[in-house]
Amino acid sequence: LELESLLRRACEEQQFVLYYQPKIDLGSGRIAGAEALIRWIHPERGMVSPAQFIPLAEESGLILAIGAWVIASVCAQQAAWQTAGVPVVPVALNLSAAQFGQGDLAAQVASQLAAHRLGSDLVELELTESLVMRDPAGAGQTMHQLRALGLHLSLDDFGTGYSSLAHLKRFPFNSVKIDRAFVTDITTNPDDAAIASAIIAMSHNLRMLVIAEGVETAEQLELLRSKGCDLIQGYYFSPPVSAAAFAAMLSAGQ
Ligand code: G
Ligand code: G
Ligand code: NA
Ligand code: MN
Repeated sequence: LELESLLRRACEEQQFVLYYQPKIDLGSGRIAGAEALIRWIHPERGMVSPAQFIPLAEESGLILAIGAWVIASVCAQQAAWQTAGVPVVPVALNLSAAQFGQGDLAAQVASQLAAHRLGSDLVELELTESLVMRDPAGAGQTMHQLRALGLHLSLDDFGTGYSSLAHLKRFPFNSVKIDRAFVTDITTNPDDAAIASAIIAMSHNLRMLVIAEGVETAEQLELLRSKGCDLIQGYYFSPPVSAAAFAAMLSAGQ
């Protein structure tokens, strides 16, 4: 309960910042996008991990205010970078089930894009399978509204749940993120390598791009490349970094 009141105050006092982790295109070797990851900077406690406070935010309902802040902040940051001449790439943000339950998510995103005069191709959305499966009909409808706005949708943490890709094909995803649980031991565990191969092959057959998460070594990268993986994200290229550091990476890669 103490943490919840601290979190409530964090929302009021804007104690959140976004970090950005690059996604690398294995074809060009260049930064092709980023994932925005929230950080809570408490004045005395310092940085609090989202793994700690996102579950609490979801239980308490504060995730709606936090989620709205994330959507507005990504749009504002992309617009500011564009104005400053930074060679921007699409930035993906993470969504929670409650944001889908609200019913006005697409209108909320559309209004933030319009407020910042931002093209819908510069914002992507990451959704987990469990989010979609909580209310498949409702989620599917919202996803179609978001796609109609021009946003790309990514299936996050794939392989950790119970659905098959064939089943998830009913939903309009543009890309699939292989969970890092299958990447960590991919060079030593043939089962993980087989799972990654199968996800890549089936995703491509379903016309979706594949991103591997949690890539930490050159050996993992080369194995994923040999299997046709499209993009990688992970400490091998970069951890999540501050907005200023990410803008510097984009400008340096111009
Ligand atoms: O950045 P880190 O690896 O510590 O993130 C831990 C977890 O918090 C991940 O599962 C990530 O998806 C989640 N997370 C990070 N930022 C956000 C956010 O803005 N919204 C939601 N809903 N989850 C987030
Ligand atoms: O659930 P989600 O996939 O959104 O979580 C992303 C989380 O993974 C972030 O908290 C991020 O800090 C973390 N992460 C990103 N790259 C790596 C990596 O290469 N290795 C590990 N162990 N964690 C990573
Ligand atoms: Na994510
Ligand atoms: Mn993920």
